[in-house]
Amino acid sequence: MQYKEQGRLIRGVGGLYEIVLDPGDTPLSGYRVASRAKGNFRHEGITPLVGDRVTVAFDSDTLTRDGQGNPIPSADGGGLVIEEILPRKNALIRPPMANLDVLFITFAAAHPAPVLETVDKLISIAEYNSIEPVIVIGKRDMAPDYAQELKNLYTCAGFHTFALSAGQGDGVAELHAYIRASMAGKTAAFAGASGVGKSTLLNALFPELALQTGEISHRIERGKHTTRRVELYPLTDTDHAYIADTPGFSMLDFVRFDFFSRDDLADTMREFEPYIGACRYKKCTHTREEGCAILQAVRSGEIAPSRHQSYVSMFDALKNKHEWSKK
Ligand SMILES: Nc1nc2c(ncn2[C@@H]2O[C@H](COP(=O)(O)OP(=O)(O)OP(=O)(O)O)[C@@H](O)[C@H]2O)c(=O)[nH]1
Ligand SMILES: [Mg+2]
Ligand SMILES: [Zn+2]
Repeated sequence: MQYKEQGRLIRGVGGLYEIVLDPGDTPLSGYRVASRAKGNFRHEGITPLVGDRVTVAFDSDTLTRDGQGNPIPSADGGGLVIEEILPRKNALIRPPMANLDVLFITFAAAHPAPVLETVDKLISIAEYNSIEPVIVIGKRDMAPDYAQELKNLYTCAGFHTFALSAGQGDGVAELHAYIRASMAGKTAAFAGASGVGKSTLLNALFPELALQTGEISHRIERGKHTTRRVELYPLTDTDHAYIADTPGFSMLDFVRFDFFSRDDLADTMREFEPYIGACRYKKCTHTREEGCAILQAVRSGEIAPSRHQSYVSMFDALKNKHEWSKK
């Protein structure tokens, strides 16, 4: 007999996808199953993403069975096929995930030193995709004063911001309480450069995950890409909440910054909002104009100079893109 069940894609390795099927009345409802994707997807250029809601089809006659003849999920996806990817709320290229509600943008106060422009790009990408950015400053023990300065900067810009040391378990309880209080029914990912301590932090928050963590190379102050793939974990202590660990990215990943148009950029800077419309020129780009309300707010200390610098650099990157696409 043919069955269909919907579920959540939580991991993909080499064309085999792991899906947690919804509760229901098919023989595999509620199971964590492995499945292949429908052949057509490749031709149509569709790639299932971690976080996708999917419909899985299977035939009870071809399922693997245990000693009592009850169907059990087979490890090789035999007999199961992802037939449909349900409409996505959003999809990111890095980390490659769909349907995110919250992005924990993670960086270290030191080792590796934070690159605020990358942090701000991630924030803008999240905002543009209607994903709530939450700022997590790790390794506070390595540079406590700078961690506090950054915490103030991002709190003033309007974000939930946490400064902590996952290694020492210091400040982790506050983030755990925030996750428990706000994450029911939601999907989140921890994203940031390699070696900043994402997996260490997830282990401190949820010890049952037992994720692998790695040393960072002292010579080049870069992580070694310990986490190799995106994986979504159901949280046991919060209803229908999922959190993903993701592989850290390198700076190169963000050199090509062309995720949205220049016209949309200012709207991704939440602390600009009160000043939009108050500039002297209607078409103010907020980069260098006389009478710009945003530049004035930077001068008077309402907007952090580093945030405005990131804005200008993103604006330039998007401007270049605009000019290429006209050629
Ligand atoms: N001093 C200090 N070191 C930490 C802290 N958190 C993590 N580390 C160290 O930072 C290194 C990298 O940690 P990981 O958790 O593997 O980093 P990651 O962000 O998951 O890295 P990728 O998986 O490569 O993206 C490890 O040596 C950790 O022990 C912290 O709070 N303080
Ligand atoms: Mg990791
Ligand atoms: Zn302006």
